[in-house]
Amino acid sequence: MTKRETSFEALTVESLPGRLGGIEALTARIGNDSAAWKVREVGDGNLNLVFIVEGPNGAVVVKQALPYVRLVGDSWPLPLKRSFFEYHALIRQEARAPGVVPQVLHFDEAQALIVMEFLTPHVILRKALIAGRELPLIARDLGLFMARTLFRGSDLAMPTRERKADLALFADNAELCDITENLVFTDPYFEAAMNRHTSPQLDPLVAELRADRDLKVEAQRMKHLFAANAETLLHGDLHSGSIMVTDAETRVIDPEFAFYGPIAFDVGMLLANYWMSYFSQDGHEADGSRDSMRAYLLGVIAKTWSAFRAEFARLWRTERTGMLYHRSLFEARGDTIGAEQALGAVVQSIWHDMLGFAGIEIHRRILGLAHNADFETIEDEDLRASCEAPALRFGRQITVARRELHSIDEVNALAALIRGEARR
Ligand code: SR1
Ligand code: MG
Repeated sequence: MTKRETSFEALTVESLPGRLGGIEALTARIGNDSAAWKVREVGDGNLNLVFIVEGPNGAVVVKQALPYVRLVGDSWPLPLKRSFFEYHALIRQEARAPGVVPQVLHFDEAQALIVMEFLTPHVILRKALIAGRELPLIARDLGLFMARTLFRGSDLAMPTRERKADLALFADNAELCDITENLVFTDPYFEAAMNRHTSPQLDPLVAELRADRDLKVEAQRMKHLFAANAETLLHGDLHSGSIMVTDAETRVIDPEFAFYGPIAFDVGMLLANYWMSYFSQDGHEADGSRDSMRAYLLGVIAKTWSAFRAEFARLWRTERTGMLYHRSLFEARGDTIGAEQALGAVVQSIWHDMLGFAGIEIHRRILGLAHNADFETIEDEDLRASCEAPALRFGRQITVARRELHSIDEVNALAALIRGEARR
């Protein structure tokens, strides 16, 4: 049995077996002889250490927060308690949408580490999309996951005292929110120190966007909504790098940005990452046309929205047990039409807000600090810029004109139109 450690120390490949060899949840899963464990550090995200630990009987993942932002270094401190919020979010997501997030085997708050199920042969969805792989289940699975977690974590479903207590708990995840508030909603729209973009190719367009008053006002309105509309427990960072897939299974990881915010935020972030994948496909055609991949991605976007909307409506009709839109006002008086009208209004507002969040997520991945591999792996900078420019224009349109866009097919057609114009 290892001695219980209380002061934080980052794990290393060498120290991990000695330090975690006494944890029963781990040894029961992979084998008792920690000297025989094989440990690899595989974290390629922006914040944490991630180890795969293999023993004779199996494997686990050990994720440990660092007291700073890994992408930047120790000049940017970040609290270890994000691991606590990730653990609590995983527990709630498992209860609300069973079987999607990895099983948690052990949590150590002082060491900011979570031991969890090793997902294999899963790969990160972003990498699969860059490789041109068409996953058959992601639209249905993620539409359901979002509807279930977002509906069931809100005042539409939860007892309001329980939701308020939970809101208070997650309100302390303030530093991670601060990252989103600044990196996503503000920095892309001025010359912030950590920003970068493909330069000089994008310089004129970047200057145009930063001078665009309508865009900046809408970006701040979205930020206002993100900060003030504590509607439900969000995943908070639901991009294609937070999803692991096989052809038969879709799993969601990494909810350390979990926070009470608007339902539309998770949906917008996910769809934005599909639209970015769509625009980036022109940069990945060295081995052949990606026409079919582009059609697939627009199909995934349409099906994700429709799976989300259908499940949200089902939960509205069957699990609306919270204090909002109470049944006593509608169904209990025989007014099912009124309940459907209210559902329509709620979904309509998620729709418009989702588009605003999506547009801003696209901008920050091209103009801000944290870029995504969909574009970054396009080595030829002229080609990369020719993919990023239409994505930026599309992001601007769906943010500023979001109230004039009425269907997902219309938005997909706009993406195709803007891409087509750029390639003429
Ligand atoms: C400094 S952290 C940058 C980004 O990485 C995370 O995955 C989030 O998306 C965050 O915005
Ligand atoms: Mg992450």
